[in-house]
Amino acid sequence: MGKIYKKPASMTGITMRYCPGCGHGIVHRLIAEVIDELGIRERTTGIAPVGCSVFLDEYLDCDMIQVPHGRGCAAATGMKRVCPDLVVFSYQGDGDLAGIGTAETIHAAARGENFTVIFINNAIYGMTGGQQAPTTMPGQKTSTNPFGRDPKVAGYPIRVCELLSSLDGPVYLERTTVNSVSNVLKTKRALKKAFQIQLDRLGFTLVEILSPCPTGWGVTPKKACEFIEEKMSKYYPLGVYKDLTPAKAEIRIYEEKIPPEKPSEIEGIGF
Ligand SMILES: Cc1ncc(C[n+]2csc(CCOP(=O)(O)OP(=O)(O)O)c2C)c(N)n1
Ligand code: SF4
Repeated sequence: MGKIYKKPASMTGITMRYCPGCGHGIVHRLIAEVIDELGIRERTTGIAPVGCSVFLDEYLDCDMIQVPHGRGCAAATGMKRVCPDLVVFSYQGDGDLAGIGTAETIHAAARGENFTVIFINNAIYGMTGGQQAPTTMPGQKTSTNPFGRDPKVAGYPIRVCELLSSLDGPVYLERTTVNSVSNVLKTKRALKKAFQIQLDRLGFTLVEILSPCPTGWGVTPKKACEFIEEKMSKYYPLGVYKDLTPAKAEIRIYEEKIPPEKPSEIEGIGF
C-alpha cells in the first residue's frame, strides 16, 4: 500500500505546542510543502512572530530569524534589499501585524517590497490570554471585552486585505481560511502563488488566513471551524483582493529589455 502521509523536508518534525484545533500548525505544514515543491529551502528565510507561533523557527527547517513584535515587514524589507535572491516571508498574527506592526505593514506594502507576508487572523491576541485585537469583530467576546466588542467604545475592526488593496504597491492579496479540507487546499494554492510572485520579482504579496483559535474563543475545535464559516468569513469575505500578476509580469519583461537610464543621463534631472 502506498504511503499517503510524509513529513515535508522543510519541517523539523518537532512536536508542536499548539492547542488542539489551532490553525497555526496547519499553515506551518502548508508553508513547508510549498517550500519543498518550489525547491527553495536553501534560499528561504522566514521571520517568526512573537505570538503563539513564536517557535515557528523550531518547526520549519529553513533559515529563520526572530524579530521584535510587529517588526516583521521592516526586517523583511532590509533582508530582501540586501540579499534580493533570498526568498523572504514574514509570518504574523493579527495583534502583531494589524496592531503593533500596522505602520511597518502598510509602508512595506505601499513601497511594493518584494517579499511575502503570511497573516494569521484569529481575531484575538492568542498567546497573551485572548484579549481584543484590531480584528476582533463587533459583538465578539474577548477577555478584555466580556460583553462583546462595542464599536462605540473600542472602535471598528481593521480589514487588512481591503485596506492594503487601496495601495498601488501590493501585487497579490488574498484572504483564505483553513476551516475545512477544501479551504486548506485553497490556502496552499494561495501561498504557492504568493511565493512564486516573489520568485518572479513582481512585488509585495500577502495571504490573510482566517484561523481557528478554540482556546481564545472558548469553544471546541469543531465549533471554531463553524464560527469561521458562519460569522468570521461573513465579516472578512474570502477571495482575491488584488492580483496584478499579468500586468506586472509584462512591465518587468519590458524593463529588462530596455534598461532604465541613469538619473544623471536623463535630461533635466542631472546633478
Ligand atoms: C512590543 C510588544 N508588545 C507586546 C508584547 C506581548 N505580546 C506577546 S504575544 C502578544 C499577542 C500576539 O497576538 P497575535 O499577534 O494575534 O498572535 P496569536 O498569539 O494570536 O497567534 C503580545 C501582545 C510583545 N511581545 N512585544
Ligand atoms: S491560544 Fe489560540 S492561537 Fe494560541 S495555540 Fe491556542 S488555539 Fe492556537
